[in-house]
Amino acid sequence: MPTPRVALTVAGSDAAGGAGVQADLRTFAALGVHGASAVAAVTAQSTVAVDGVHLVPPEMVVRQIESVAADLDVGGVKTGFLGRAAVIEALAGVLDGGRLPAPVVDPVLVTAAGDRMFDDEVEQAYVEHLLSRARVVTPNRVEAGLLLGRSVDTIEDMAGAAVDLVDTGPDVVVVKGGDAVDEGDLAVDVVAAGRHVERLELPRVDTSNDHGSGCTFAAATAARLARGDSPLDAVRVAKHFVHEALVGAAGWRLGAGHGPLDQFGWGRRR
Ligand code: PXL
Repeated sequence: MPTPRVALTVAGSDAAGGAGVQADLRTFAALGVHGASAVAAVTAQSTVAVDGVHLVPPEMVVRQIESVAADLDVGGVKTGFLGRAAVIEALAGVLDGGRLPAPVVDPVLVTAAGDRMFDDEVEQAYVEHLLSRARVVTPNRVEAGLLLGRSVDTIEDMAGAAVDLVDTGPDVVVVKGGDAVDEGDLAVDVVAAGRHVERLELPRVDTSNDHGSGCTFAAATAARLARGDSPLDAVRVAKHFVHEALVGAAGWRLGAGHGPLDQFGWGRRR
């Protein structure tokens, strides 16, 4: 077997294994990429609720990244739950060191219910320090609105937001509609790549096992970048990957709340 490419996730740990680092590492493995991880937060959570969050000190987040980057040839980076401005600023410093590729930034800013998780300082840190250093940014509608300071509700709003965010520096921005945008039976995301705008749309999967779908999308994008895809191809593959992972886990009964996705559903069906 050839040596796999390497992807690194900088994200939070989900004790119940649905989202965050655990979802990212499964996604990397399913896409044939060796996964490394720098943990930025430890969460105590179930499929039902988040019961506690411990933020890892910024120096230790950086140390994890530097240990990995000094030794492994990292081809793709994904950031998820970072949780505080100091971590975001420190990460920007590491990226400027030039040993890591520009990351896929999933700006984790709101809960599944759409409520803000952090204060203005964290949102501002993304805008000031991370967007311009990102290769791909993957906000949902609400997060795109927080980054731009306006509400993003319709498909047209999503397209405008994607274009405005791509102007801040990334190659590609995907504004994810999730299940909140009413497009009938389709789950619609809007992508901007420079001036090019396109929709990613696949049938909506009727399931409550959707915890970690945003993490999985960004991690799949980073894995495909590590394997040499262009950013636009990477997000197109990631959309299919998440769809397959939702289909695979739709009938699972893991926990009483929002269960995980089946990241290995992809491999099993092709
Ligand atoms: O999906 C956002 C997210 C990211 N990272 C961690 C999480 C969650 C949502 O619960 O727990 C660790």
